[in-house]
Amino acid sequence: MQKFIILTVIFLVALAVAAVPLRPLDDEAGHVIVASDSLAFDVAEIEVEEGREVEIILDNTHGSTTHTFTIEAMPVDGVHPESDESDFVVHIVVEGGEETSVTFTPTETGSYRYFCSVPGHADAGMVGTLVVE
Ligand SMILES: [Cu+2]
Repeated sequence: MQKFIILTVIFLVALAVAAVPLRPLDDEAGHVIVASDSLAFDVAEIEVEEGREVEIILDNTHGSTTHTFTIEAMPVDGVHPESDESDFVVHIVVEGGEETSVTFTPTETGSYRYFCSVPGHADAGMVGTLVVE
């Protein structure tokens, strides 16, 4: 009987964990980009849908260097947080050991370059393409 109760509790805990995703890793609208101290993003291309809000999570939890996720020009609505750099429509900064995110809705199909705006980082390879379909 005790074994049955323990198994039931384990089953219910597993159900609860499965029902509450920590972040939308596998959801089409959520994309995780890992930045590394070797000046690289782990993702070179992200596909998103025109008119659908997207969340970009910039993961620098294993790094010690500051990075950014930046898009210079792209037709977009509702950028949160808003870019604090007038030259960029999307711009978030993540310190080493941290993770941050931005949400926005692309409003026109096309391919748009994203990059790290820390001097030298884009030239070293911290670039990618956001494809809006
Ligand atoms: Cu960088």
